[in-house]
Amino acid sequence: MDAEVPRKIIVDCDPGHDDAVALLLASTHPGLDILAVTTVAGNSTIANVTRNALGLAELLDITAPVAAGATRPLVANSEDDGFHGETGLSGVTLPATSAASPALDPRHAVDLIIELVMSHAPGEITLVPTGPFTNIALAVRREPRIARRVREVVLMGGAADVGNMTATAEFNVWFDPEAAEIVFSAGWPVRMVGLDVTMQALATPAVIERARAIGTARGRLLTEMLDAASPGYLKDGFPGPALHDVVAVAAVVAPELVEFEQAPIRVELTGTHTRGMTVVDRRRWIPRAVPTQYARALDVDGFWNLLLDAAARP
Ligand code: PIR
Ligand code: CA
Repeated sequence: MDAEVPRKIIVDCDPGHDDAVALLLASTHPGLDILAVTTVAGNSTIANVTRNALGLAELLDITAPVAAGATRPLVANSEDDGFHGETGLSGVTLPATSAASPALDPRHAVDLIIELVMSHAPGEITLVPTGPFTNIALAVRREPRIARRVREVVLMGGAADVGNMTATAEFNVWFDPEAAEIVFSAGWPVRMVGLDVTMQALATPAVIERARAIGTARGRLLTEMLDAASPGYLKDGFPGPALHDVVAVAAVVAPELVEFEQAPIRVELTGTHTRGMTVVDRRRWIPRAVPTQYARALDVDGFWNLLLDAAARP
């Protein structure tokens, strides 16, 4: 990655422990330039995730605007699964709001996304959604020209194989399936970083000890997130927590770490047992001339090195 021309990104998120780590990498890596952090209801209410985003912006010295977006899905009546606790970031202490704390941008997230994309050159901005896709869907419906103007959408969501909310549905897609379908079929390039790769990077005790030994403010934030996210995953029999969302950021800044394959991707909206499933057409003999790709392999060691290096920055 050419460190001299950082990639301009908008992180649309619902923090969430792993969203917080995504913001950590995005704000720290010299190859990325955050233009905005926008929030969407998902892991917790819009009030909670927005408060979390503002606290994280303060902790991470993010000076880009933070704007609040959709309060609920387009059509579905989904509710969060309580996985991230009462505040959306349970087990983590964010700085108390002070006069110096970053203020919430008065614009709606959808307006801010459109404004930024339309005021930058075509191909300049990459969208990195790490929550339900409500804001992104609303933005491309409200201003269809952004579909030709963004460089690409690199999203965390979906799964070609098993889901985490149901047998086939991943949370971000499951929460607002209609929005996800709009995003996958908008015609812009989409790289889907789904559970197929994010569940490959489970933080083992060895990784967590490396994080604990770092000793910087960012290292402490990462360790807090890992510790807070661990019990849920251990209870389900996994060797450690996944940090799904940061893998999407890694795919933007270190594309060599993630192997993608072009494939048509649609969202199941009416299935009896499969609503919210990403249907990834992996038939190799079907024409591949589509703008969608899904991640199928991850360089796990390279990924942890990237993240732990970023956390070690002063
Ligand atoms: C993670 C998430 C939701 C539910 C569970 N059980 C775990 C959130 C993460 O923030 C990530 O964006 C995505 N949804 C993973 O499914
Ligand atoms: Ca998320």
